[in-house]
Amino acid sequence: MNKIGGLLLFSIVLSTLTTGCSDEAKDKAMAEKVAAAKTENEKHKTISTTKMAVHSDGDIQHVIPNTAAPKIDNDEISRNADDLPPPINRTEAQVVRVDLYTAELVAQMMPEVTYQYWTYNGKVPGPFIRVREGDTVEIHLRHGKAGRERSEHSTTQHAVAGHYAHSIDLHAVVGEGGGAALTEVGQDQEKSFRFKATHSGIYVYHCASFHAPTHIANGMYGMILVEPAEGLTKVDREFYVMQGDFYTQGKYGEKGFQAFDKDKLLAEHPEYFLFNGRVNALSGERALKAKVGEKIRLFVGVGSHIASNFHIIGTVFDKLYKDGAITNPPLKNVQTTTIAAGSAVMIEFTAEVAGKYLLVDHNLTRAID
Ligand SMILES: [Cu+2]
Repeated sequence: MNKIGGLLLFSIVLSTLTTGCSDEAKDKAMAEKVAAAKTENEKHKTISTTKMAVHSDGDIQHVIPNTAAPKIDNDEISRNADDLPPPINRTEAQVVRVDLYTAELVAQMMPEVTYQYWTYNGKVPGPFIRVREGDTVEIHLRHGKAGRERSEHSTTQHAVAGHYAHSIDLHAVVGEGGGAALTEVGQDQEKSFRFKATHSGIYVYHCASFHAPTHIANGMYGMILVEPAEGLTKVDREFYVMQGDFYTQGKYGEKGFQAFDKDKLLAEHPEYFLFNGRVNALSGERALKAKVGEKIRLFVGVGSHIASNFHIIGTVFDKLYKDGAITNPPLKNVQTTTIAAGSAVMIEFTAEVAGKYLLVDHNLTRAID
């Protein structure tokens, strides 16, 4: 390859995972209530739109198209990889307010395949939160977007759907549940709490409300960067990428609305490994772009449940800060890194040769098939 000036395209082929820490005992009563309602709901379980619902009505048997598939709420579920705040250049600690809301949104996972995502602020992953070591962080979490039309869904319907409550557990928090108990919000509620960012690093956050693994599998995760007090070294580009595993009733690529499949979640058998929430979310127009010679920094995390073997085809990581430990000396010249579920890494490299480079999970069937 020639070393020439030009645009480098980093396409993300794969999208990929999290661990939930839930206060299950506390939620047991609600869970039982929901289970009863669920039994009723099972009778009306949504099926794939590619199938037909067959109803027996006395002696007349008729086939009706399934019209229960929800409409698309959001044209783009995926957060752009360059959607993150700029580096911090202040030298004093301050109070940083972060406003989050939860939203359950039907969106395309790939063309002709839709899914109901559960999100922070309407995208997967949730917003990239950036603070400085020593800052006091004030997290506000609202169940439902402020000012939206009041949901036509009742609290019971939310409960049956499994999201009677949402919350946030930030791995940067030192304290019980990472903030989960303090932020557990029912429909249209808002709560807030403060914590001091004492440990610099790159961390995952996620929903921890019952059933936490389901909330996470549906897309409720993001990252928080606590910059060291002295800041990070200067780079030319920064990008934000999270891998997640998704569990649909239909097989990979099966058209129509795909309901969440809890059995597949429990069996650790996802149909989709995705970067930033949908198939090809970070390719084409949305590819990560940089110029030859520029220093690039990637924050890569695993939001949901299955660890990643992160690799960029055609690149060596000049520096790798494993396991979110950004103040430790980095590993140098690394080809592939594992990223645990509920963890993140910081990668730095220079794009030396123009071309197109694919970000993949090097368990390659996840990327190719
Ligand atoms: Cu949730």
